[in-house]
Amino acid sequence: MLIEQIQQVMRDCGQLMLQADRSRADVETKGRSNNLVTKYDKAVQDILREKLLELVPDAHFVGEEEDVHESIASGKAFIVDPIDGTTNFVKDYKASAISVAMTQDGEVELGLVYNPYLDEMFTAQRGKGAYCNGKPIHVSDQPLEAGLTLYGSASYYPELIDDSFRLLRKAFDRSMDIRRSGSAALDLCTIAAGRAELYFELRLQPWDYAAGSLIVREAGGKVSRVEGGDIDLTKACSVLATGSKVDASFLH
Ligand code: 2AM
Ligand code: CA
Repeated sequence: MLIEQIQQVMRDCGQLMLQADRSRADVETKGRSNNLVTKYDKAVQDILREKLLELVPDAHFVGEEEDVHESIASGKAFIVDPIDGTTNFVKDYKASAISVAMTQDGEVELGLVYNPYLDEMFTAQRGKGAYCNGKPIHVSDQPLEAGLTLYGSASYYPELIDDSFRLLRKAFDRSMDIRRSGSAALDLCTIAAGRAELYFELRLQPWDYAAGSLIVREAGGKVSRVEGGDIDLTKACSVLATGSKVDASFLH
C-alpha cells in the first residue's frame, strides 16, 4: 500500500538523520541568521523527491529546500519538509521530524510525520483516523486549565515576535504550563496524540503543517488560523491546533 511504501522511505531518511556527522553538516543560513539549512536537509529532500515520485509519478512536488514550488491546486502533490526542526538538528537537540503530505486537488489525503529519535511514525488518511506506530491516537479531552500550551515563537519574523509573546502570556495564564519544541510538525502530532491541549504559531510554511494538520483532524482535534478561518496550503499562514475541549477564542 502507498502509505506503507512512503513510511519505508521516511524511515530510511530517518536513519540518515540519526547517522549524520553533524560536524560536517555544512550549516548555511537562509535570510536571517537563525534560519538554518544543512546538507542533510538537502540530501533528505533529494531522496524524498526521487522515491516519492517513483511511487506516484504524476504528482507535483513542493519541498522546503526547492527553489521551484509546483502548484498543488489540481491533481496529486507531495508537500514535504525534509527536516522540520532544523535548528534542533544542528544543535543535536533531538526534536526534529520528516513531514510528508500528499494532496489531491488541494486537499490533504495522506499525512505522515516521522520522529526518528523516538522512532514514532504518525500517520493519517483522510476519513480513516490517525495513528502512531499503527495504534489509533486521539486528541485530549481535557480543558486548557488542565492542559499544556505548545507554541512557536515565529523567530524568523521579527514583526511577529511581540504578538507571539503577548498571545503566549494569555495562553500561559489559562493553562498549566507552556512548552516549546522547535518543530511545528512534532507539535501538531503532540496535540494529535493527546499529550498537550493547545498549539499556536503566528506564521508557518505549508510544509511545516500540511501533514500534521490532517493528523490532528483525524485524531479528533481542530485546526485553524490563529485569527480564525481555515489554514491555507498554498502560502504561509498562522496555525492553531486544539484538543476537543479547548476554547481558544481568547487568541483571536
Ligand atoms: P524548519 O525547522 O523546517 O525550518 C519553529 O518555530 C518552526 O517554525 C519549525 O517547524 C520551523 O521549520 C518553522 N518555520 C516556519 N517558518 C520558517 C522560516 N521562514 N524559516 C525557518 N523555519 C521556519
Ligand atoms: Ca525544514
